[in-house]
Amino acid sequence: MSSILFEIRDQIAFITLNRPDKLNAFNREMALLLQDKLDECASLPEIRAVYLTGAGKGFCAGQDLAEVVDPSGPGMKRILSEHYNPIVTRIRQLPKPVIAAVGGVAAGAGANIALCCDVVVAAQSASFIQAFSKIGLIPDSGGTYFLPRLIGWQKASALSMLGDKIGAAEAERMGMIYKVYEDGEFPEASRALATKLAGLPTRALAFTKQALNASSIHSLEEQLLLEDELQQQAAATKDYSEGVQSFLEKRPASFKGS
Ligand code: LHQ
Repeated sequence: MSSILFEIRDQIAFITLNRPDKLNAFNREMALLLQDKLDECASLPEIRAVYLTGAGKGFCAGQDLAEVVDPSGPGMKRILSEHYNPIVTRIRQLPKPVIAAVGGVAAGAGANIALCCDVVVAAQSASFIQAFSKIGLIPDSGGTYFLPRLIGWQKASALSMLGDKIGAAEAERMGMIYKVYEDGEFPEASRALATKLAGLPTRALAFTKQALNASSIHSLEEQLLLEDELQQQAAATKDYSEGVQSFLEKRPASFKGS
């Protein structure tokens, strides 16, 4: 069985981290395969949203710790540069929405890969752990970047140092994630959200993502200029014409992603 399951249905790419007996902890094979699949999502125009989830009871327990002590493993020097950094970069640069559907525990790099996605939803029983300090490491996979931006400096600092387990409801309350669903509702509700994202004007969502990515390094003036530039590009899409036309004709819009 592959460590990554990949299926395209209804314009959505379903990517499942699939090492359930290890709570989908990342080994090198899984990290490289995930990169390949994210590349496929970028290159196939029929894909208009990506749904990233984990098989079994966990989302992802971060790095497979057995691999880091394996003398034939990739070694500490390559894990970030070849595994996690390219995954986070691909997710942020993918010109399509990526939804992380966190159905169980998300720890270490697993938590931070979820948190770098565009929309993060979780089942009530899911949890998030910055597990790094427990093993003498620092938050990676963008944790020190995204966490303070999501929940503020103080909470990010405390969670990073203490490694506390945060339940999904609390994660939602503190702004770490978008929404929590009851466990029974979670699979259907999270897939419905992916369906909704896939039906939106994909190029406008890509420009939105590009603007949000840039906002953390830009001055207000620079950001206003970028919004202006991207808005011109959005206004040149067929989906923009359809959006305006459908409003005037009082009918639902039918966006094609072009
Ligand atoms: C695991 C793992 C795991 C292997 C559960 N590895 N087997 C970057 C740079 C370089 C090096 C290191 O890493 C990084 C990035 C990182 O991600 S660092 C953080 C690495 N992750 C962790 O430290 C989390 C370790 N796991 C846990 O603390 C617990 O498993 C959590 C709290 C996630 C879940 O606890 P439980 O629900 O009680 O499950 P469990 O501990 O019983 O785990 C179930 C199985 O999964 C178990 O295997 P077994 O054969 O005994 O049933 C675990 O050994 C295995 N597993 N995480 N990361």
